[in-house]
Amino acid sequence: MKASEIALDLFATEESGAVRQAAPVLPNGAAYLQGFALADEHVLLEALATVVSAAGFRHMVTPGGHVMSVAMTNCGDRGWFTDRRGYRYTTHDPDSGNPWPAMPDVFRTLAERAAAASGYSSFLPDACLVNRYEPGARMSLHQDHNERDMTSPIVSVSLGLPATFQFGGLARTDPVQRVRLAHGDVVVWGGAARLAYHGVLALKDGVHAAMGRARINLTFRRAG
Ligand code: MD3
Ligand code: FE
Repeated sequence: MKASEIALDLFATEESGAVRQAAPVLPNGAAYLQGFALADEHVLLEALATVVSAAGFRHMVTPGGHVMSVAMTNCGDRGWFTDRRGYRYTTHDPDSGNPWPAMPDVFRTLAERAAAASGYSSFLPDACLVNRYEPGARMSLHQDHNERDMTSPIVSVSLGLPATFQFGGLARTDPVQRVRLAHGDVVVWGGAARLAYHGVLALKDGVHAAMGRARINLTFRRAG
C-alpha cells in the first residue's frame, strides 16, 4: 500500500458518527490543516467575544446596493469594509468611529503558526475579518484583491457549523471544486491559490455544540 492510500484509508474511518473527508485536493500554494484550531478552541471563543463586544457584527452593503447575508466585523490594525462607496480596508470602524479592536494574541499566534506550518514563515497579519454565517447565508464566487500585499497568504479558520467551500481558478468560469470546512479547520491560501475564485454555499441549518446555529470564519490577511 502506498502512503497516499494509507492516508485515504485513515480519513475514511468513522469517528463519533462523522465521516472525515479524504484530504481535499487544493490548488498549489494552499494547505488544509484539519482541526488545527481545536486545541485553542476555548481561548479563541473568549477572544472572539471580546472582539464582538467592541465591534458588533453587521450586514454590510455592497457597492451595487446588496445587503450581504454574511454578517461581519474585524479586528487588527485594518478591517475590511464595504458600503455604497466601495470595498476597502479602514483603520477605524466606520459605524462607530472607533479603531477596530486589537487582534487578540491567540488569533495572531494561531494564524502565524498555521502559515509557518504551510511554508509561509514570516506572515505578519494586520487584518482579521470575522464572518458570521447563519443558516441560508452564503458568499458568492469572488477573488480577494483589495490587499496591497499579494505575496502574503490568507489564513482561514472555521468555527461552528460546517460549510461547503468552493474554489476554482483564476477565471470566474473555471471549474470549481468543493471542500467541506468544519469546526477547527484551518486553510492557508498562498502562492498561485491566493487569487483563486472562491465562495461558500448557503449554510445548512443545524446546531453546533459550541457555536449554536452559526458558522464563524476568521480570515487573516496582510492588507496594508
Ligand atoms: C482562497 N471568506 O472573507 S475563507 C472572504 O469562509 C471569504 O467566510 C470565506 O472568502 C469564508 O473573503 C472563505 C477562505 C478563503 C479566504 C480567502 C481566499 C479562501 C481563499 C483568497 C484566495 C483564495
Ligand atoms: Fe474571499
